[in-house]
Amino acid sequence: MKHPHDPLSESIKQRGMRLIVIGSGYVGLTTAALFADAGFRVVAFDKKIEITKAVNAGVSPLLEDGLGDIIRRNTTTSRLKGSSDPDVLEDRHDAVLIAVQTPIDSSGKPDISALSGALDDVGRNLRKGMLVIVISTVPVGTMSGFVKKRIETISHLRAESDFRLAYSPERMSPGNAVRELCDNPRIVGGIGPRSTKVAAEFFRTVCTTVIETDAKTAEVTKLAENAYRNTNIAFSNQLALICERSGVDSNTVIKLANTHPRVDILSPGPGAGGPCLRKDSMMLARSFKPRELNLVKTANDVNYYMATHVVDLVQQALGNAEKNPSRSRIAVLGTSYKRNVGDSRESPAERVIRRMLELRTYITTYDPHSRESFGGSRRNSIEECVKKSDGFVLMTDHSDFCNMQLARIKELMNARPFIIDARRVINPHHATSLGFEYFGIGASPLLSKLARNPNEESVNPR
Ligand code: SAJ
Repeated sequence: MKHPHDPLSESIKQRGMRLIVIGSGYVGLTTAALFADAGFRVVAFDKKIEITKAVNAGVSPLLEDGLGDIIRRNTTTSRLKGSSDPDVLEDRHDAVLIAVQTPIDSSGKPDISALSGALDDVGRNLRKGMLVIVISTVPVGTMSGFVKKRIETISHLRAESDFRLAYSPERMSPGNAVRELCDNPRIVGGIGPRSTKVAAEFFRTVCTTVIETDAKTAEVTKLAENAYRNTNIAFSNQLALICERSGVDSNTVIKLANTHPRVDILSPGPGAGGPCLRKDSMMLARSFKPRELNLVKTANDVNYYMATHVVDLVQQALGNAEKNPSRSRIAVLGTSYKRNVGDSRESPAERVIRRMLELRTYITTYDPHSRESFGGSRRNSIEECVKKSDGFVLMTDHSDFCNMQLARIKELMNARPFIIDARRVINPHHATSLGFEYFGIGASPLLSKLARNPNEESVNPR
């Protein structure tokens, strides 16, 4: 059926639309900045005043490549404004984008209170002809159920006929948000075809490729992407544990297996951290029964277990050196959840540090991108962190940790030092030749003892 022309289409083309983005974290703020850069007038709303203050000063409050420049040029032209004043929600806007957090509690139950609050604000200020887009990750069925009902009840307007309502999940990796928001194909699923069409036109002003679908398909797709990655990492982690027991190196195995044109195994590590992989997997897993066959949930359990395995390796290393955890000092390098970002949410380092503190081990931490120490004693450099320690655990593969001066580090440490390389960035042969005892996730216990070229690069497959 052909629909009458949507006036929103014209206002998108002419860049006449005024937008408000509710929730200015790395997703919301990057989105706000890029739409301002595309020519729209945009308000980036966030309760956290330090975020909106920074935006209005033309500065990025986040470590995102290129974001600072975009914020600066668009605040100068007043196309982008930050605001923490709830009254701004009552101003006349033509489109509202919701990018608030939707975390899960310890039982895996989604907490949609921030989303719910945002919907109430939207509902109270909604006018006919507006476009509402949810970006936050939501459980399957939320758009056609909770979101639609809530806005309709408060506004007394009907989704699809009176206003347009769509779901468009983000797919960008923290640190690369600007580039990935523009270049990664964008999925847009409306509550009906008119909503899909206009929301897709809107995203085409910023994104190179926009793919249209319906809201529920977009919801499942978003969760599937992160659950797939999480499951792949879990497989890699399980393989690493098998290899450790079998006396072979999982990195070699993965490298070889990945030469098969239809195999692509990710890298093992201390677990899958961050605010997305575990959470989204849990959201998806909750939609599945019988529970005991739940592959997605099991993947989470395997990844979660890896932190326990790291602590087991530390204890084994201490035992080999005839040292007691409660009288030892361990340095933890890296507290953020992944390479070269400052975000430490759900970081595997937290579980490792808390467990070691329970064993009354003295823990020092250093992270060039994060101030988080999870109860350990924070230091300002690798050298300060490892000084007088019995061993160090490399938890995050930051670039700064990939070319460490191991000989100098060894001099600063106690006798019989060890390395637990949870990211496989250190060359085991080099480490052993310097007198370290080396343990790596997925590394055969014999690996460090085999006679090989000490100048050989680290064998991390990625
Ligand atoms: N990790 C491994 N081995 C690997 C790759 C990653 O152990 O081979 C670990 C990382 O160190 C980290 C965790 O997994 O602890 C997650 O890191 P990540 O880079 O896989 O993902 P996130 O959580 O930063 O971002 C993901 C991305 N999703 C996918 O790649 C499918 C991103 O594109 C999404 O936008 C984001 O989730 C989100 O917000 O949903």
